[in-house]
Amino acid sequence: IPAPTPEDQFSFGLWTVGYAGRDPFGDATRPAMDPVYALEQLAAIGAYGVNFHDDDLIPFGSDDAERDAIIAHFKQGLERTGLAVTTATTNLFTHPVFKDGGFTSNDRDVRRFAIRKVMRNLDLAAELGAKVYVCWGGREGAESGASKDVAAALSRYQEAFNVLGEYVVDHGYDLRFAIEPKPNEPRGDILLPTIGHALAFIETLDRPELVGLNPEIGHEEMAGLNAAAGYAQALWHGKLYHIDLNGQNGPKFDQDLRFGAGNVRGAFWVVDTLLQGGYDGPVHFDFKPARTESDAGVWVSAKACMDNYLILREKVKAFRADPEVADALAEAKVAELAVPTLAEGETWKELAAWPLPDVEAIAARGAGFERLDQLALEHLYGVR
Ligand code: 3MF
Ligand code: MG
Ligand code: MG
Ligand code: MG
Repeated sequence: IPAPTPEDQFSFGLWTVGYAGRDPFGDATRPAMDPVYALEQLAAIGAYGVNFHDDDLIPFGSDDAERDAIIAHFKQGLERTGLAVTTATTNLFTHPVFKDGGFTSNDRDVRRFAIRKVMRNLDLAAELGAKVYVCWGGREGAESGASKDVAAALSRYQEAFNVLGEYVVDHGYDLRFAIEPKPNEPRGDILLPTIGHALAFIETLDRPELVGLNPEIGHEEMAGLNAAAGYAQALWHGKLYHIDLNGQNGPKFDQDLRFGAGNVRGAFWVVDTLLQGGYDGPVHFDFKPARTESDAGVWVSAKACMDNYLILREKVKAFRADPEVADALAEAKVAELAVPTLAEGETWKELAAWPLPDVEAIAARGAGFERLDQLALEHLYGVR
């Protein structure tokens, strides 16, 4: 397995390696992790960057003096380890005040407080050099029909992004927002549940160019969707601003397995899509080290996220370089899909006059997709 390099831009959230193992049914199985210890360990395993929710670093309710001291200590850790802050985000889901959401809470004071909380952390994000500000709407949703006016909630969601966009522009910050869709958990239903919902929403904003996506593999798969296809569409729209890689086994709770565990075949195609689509941002892992593990296991699983990415990247490259794959791709006419359906200058009129091909002969021809897919599987299984 190749060693991670800074060019790989592997990054981890403080909340990932720092996950203490608390779940809805059980207490923490590991002690709270000091953020500076996390930086040191991340640097030791070869990570490039780190990111955090405001409250991961600065406990909710800290006063200004405590906040300043924590930030100063964290900055020293960044300097010592050389880790970059790639991204930042806001916790609008843990404190009970956000039980009905942040930007879309029915309670107007909560919405105002939520936007204020984001503004404050945007200052820190810009100061630490983050380029992307992730927004996961964890509590923006509902469990029941009458409790949430979805149209009004979307208007308030839109308002929040418009205000925050203005904030970033007025301050001259080099920051873009990345919405992270998720279908459910912790709410029964979450607004902007998939990549497609979020893409449509972004186009309604005052500054759509400031807002893109941070799709998480597990979240797409929780909705039964193909994550690679979602990443491909986000790239096609020029909206893949950031990524959350992890592992998931189909539509169940948000497993946040280490990247490469869970749906392995899906992971292979996600890596292929990122390489083919020229994604050049941070390769961020949003996973939760299993609560069965001690501190040692945390770092084993964190390193495994990077190792699995690098392993899959080698396999994807070998697949793409394989002459037999080139032949199978040609047989499957994959490149032909890039040819526009109408020729240059042609209109529906020329198409209407076009002599029909032998439809039955075309229908009788096999597509050759199974051979192509089996070649991919053989690369993945390590027999080619
Ligand atoms: C929850 C998530 C979040 C987001 C995070 C970044 C706690 O399922 O995936 O992790 O990724 O809030 O914005
Ligand atoms: Mg998640
Ligand atoms: Mg997840
Ligand atoms: Mg995530």
